[in-house]
Amino acid sequence: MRQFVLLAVSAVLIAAATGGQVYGSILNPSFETGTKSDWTVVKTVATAMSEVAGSYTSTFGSPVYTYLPTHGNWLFYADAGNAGLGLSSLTTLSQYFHVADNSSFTLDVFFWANLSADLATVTLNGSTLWSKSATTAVWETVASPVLSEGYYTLMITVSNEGLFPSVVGVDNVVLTEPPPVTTVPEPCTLAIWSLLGGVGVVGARRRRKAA
Ligand SMILES: [Ca+2]
Ligand SMILES: [Ca+2]
Repeated sequence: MRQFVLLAVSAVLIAAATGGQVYGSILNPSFETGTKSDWTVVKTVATAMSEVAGSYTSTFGSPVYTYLPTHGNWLFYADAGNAGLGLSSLTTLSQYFHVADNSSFTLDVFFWANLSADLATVTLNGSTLWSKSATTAVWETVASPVLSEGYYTLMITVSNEGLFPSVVGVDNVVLTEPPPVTTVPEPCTLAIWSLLGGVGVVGARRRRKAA
């Protein structure tokens, strides 16, 4: 009970210090739950891959590419499946989150192109941060712009044209938020105001003596 009260008080204090919002809201950012929890996967082809795994190794052609997690033990990878000859398909991974003013984030992505020039993208509220239509031999790091306070949708997409689907990989989303702003006056500000107050008192005394 006592612990609960302490936790509740701490939560109130944190909420007060951050203006009522508790930030840091990109969940399962490195897939270290070993699952896709907190992310939304949408596929136009039900049999398309979307997995959290310890690695991804390309399955066709030469050279063979193997991608390991850039953080922890797990990564996410997906393809868009095969919608049929001449048809296109799409798989998306997304998360809706809230950030404080002046936040930013980075994430690591790879693209393995299976024969044809399919496409992978990273978008934020629909704006493209990264896109790739050829294999990345190694992971690439994508950085967001500096964000104002608000709600955002981070989306990673992979689309397939034709029979052979390509694969996108995601790991290590890192959100950087500024420390909460406090309204306690700084010691030097207090000192200056004390000094000014003191000068005012001395000045008033001198004026009284002169009168
Ligand atoms: Ca990871
Ligand atoms: Ca293709």
